[in-house]
Order: sequence, then structure tokens, then C-alpha cells
Amino acid sequence: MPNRRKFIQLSIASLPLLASCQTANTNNTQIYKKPVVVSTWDSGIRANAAAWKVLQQNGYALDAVEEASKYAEIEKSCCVGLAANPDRDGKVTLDASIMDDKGNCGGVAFLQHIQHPISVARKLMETTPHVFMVGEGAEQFALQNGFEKMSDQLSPEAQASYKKWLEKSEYKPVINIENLTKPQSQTAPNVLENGKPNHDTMGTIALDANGNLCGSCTTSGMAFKMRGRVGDSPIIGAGLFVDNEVGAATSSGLGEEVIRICGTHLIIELMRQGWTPENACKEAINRIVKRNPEKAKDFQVGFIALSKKGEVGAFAVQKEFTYSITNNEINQVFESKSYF
Ligand code: SD4
Repeated sequence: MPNRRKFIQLSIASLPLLASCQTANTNNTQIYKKPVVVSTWDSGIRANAAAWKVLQQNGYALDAVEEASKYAEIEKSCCVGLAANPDRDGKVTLDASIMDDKGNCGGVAFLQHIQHPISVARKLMETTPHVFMVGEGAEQFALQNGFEKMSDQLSPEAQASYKKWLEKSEYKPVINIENLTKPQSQTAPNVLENGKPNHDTMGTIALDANGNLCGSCTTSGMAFKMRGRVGDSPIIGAGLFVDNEVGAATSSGLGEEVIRICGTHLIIELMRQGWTPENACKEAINRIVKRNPEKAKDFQVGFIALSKKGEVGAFAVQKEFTYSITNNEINQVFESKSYF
């Protein structure tokens, strides 16, 4: 397995707008000049680059976060989108959400065959009176709006890991968090046996040059999840929340735990009361761990938050949760503080 720190450095070194290739573990109370974009994980540095193309031209944060998610949804080396791991029945089902500076939002869940669920979520937000669509109905909506129906052929990598998972699988519904979070490897919670990062979500929050905050979150969900299972990512207030007066927050990790505390909504409400983004993320993680400190040793949840002023914060249950910040002055992967 490649040394993680090296991996982080390599991933950012491939970017032309590189400002620094060190990871940092700091209390990010510093103010980042707008426009600024923040994404979950080290692969977020590449999603940020897609968002940056919009932001650096004084573009709208909503277009920027959509571009970041779209990039992740087709990036082969990432773990989001149609090339990602399937559910227990061997089908890839996708969830996504988007929220703008005016409190408009859209989410899609259990969506198959569509390459860019984030754009379906945006279409839903902008052209219907609804905020959430799932499954067949969401697919029908997408097709009616010109999205192409893709094949449900698994990517070669996903096919291989699914085959491997099936070897040990007893095909029982997952009732146990441990099985859900570690179906492939009992060693490292963040790395699959094939060396791919064991996360399946890209959350992006951005503050544009005009001071508008928007966010997006896209995922294939937990690998080998029960069919029909939906996590936090498409649920507004769980995997994503934006309040243009206060800030934006998004999450990655075991969605059930995030949903139980309405994670990102909690973070924004704490920030409204004056908490820094990092302390708000930390309090959300504390609440998750407090519910069940023993089980929490075996799963990961990470939050990132961005304030209206441009402060950035993150906190996770476990070590090795990373996040990426890009603005005119910095393009860097940070390692989040964690409970354990
Ligand atoms: C979910 N939060 O479906 C997502 C999964 C994830 O890294 O973040 N994986 O629960």
C-alpha cells in the first residue's frame, strides 16, 4: 500500500495550480480569501480544480460545486459514479444532493443508469416544485430531461471487487455496522484490498467571489450495501447543508450515523451561534461517538465546513480523513483532526 502522505503529495503535485504539497493538521481558523472551494478527501483536490475553473472567473458557486461533483462522477481513479462499487445485487445505485445560496435544494437517491446524478438533482431543484426524488421516478425524470441512459455493466474494477466480495458473502441483509463498514478488509478502514480508497463520496462546498455559498454531495453509497439502502449524501441537513448567512457543510463516511444527528444541519446551527467550523464539526462527531463509543471505533465519519467569512474546519471519527482547500493562494490537502 502506498504511503498515505506520499499519495496525498502525488495527487496534488499533478495539478498546475499547485501552491504547496504538504499536508497539514492545523486548527483552520484562518480566513481563506474568496473565492474558495473545499472538498472531502484528497481526491477532492482534483474536484476542486474543476470547481476552480468556474470560481476563478468570478463564476457562481452553484456551477462550481456542480462541476466538482461531475468531475468526481466520471473520474476513474475515484470511487463515485457509475464506475464505483455496486450494491449487494451487483447494481450501482447513486445518490446526490445540491443546495444553493437561496435555500433551494434538490436530492436524488437510488438512481441507476445516469452518469451525473448531481445534475439531475440540480434539474429537480430548478425546474420542479419538489426537493427529493428516488429510484425509478428519478430515472424517469432524468430521461425525460435529456439525460442519457447508460448501461448497467460494472466497471472492470468494480466487477473484480464485487466478485471478491461475493466469495465470502452470505447474502444476508446487513444489520450490523461492522459488516456494513468493513465488508472487504478488516485491516484499514479507509483502504480496500485493491488499494482503492474506501470512500465513495465527494462533498464540495464553495464561497464564490460574490460571497455566495453553495454545496454539492455525490456518492455511490457504501460498497455492497443492501439494495435500496440510501445514506446521508442525498439528504439535505444530513450529508449537505448550506445557509448563505452562516456557512456550508458536507460529510463523508457511514451515512446512517450522520442521518441520526442531522449532521450538517447541526454544524450550521452551531456556527450560527458563533462556533468555529472546526469546533462545530467536532461537536457533531462527539455526538455520534457518544451514542455508541464502542461501535464508533469501527467506522468513519468526517465533516467539513466553510463559514461565510471563509473559515474552514473539519473533524472526523477516525484518523486519515482528509480534505482539500483551493483558492487563489492555496491548493492543499489537509489531514483532519479526529476523535480517535
Ligand atoms: C453513504 N456517506 O452512503 C455515504 C458513503 C460515504 O465514503 O461517504 N463513503 O453513507
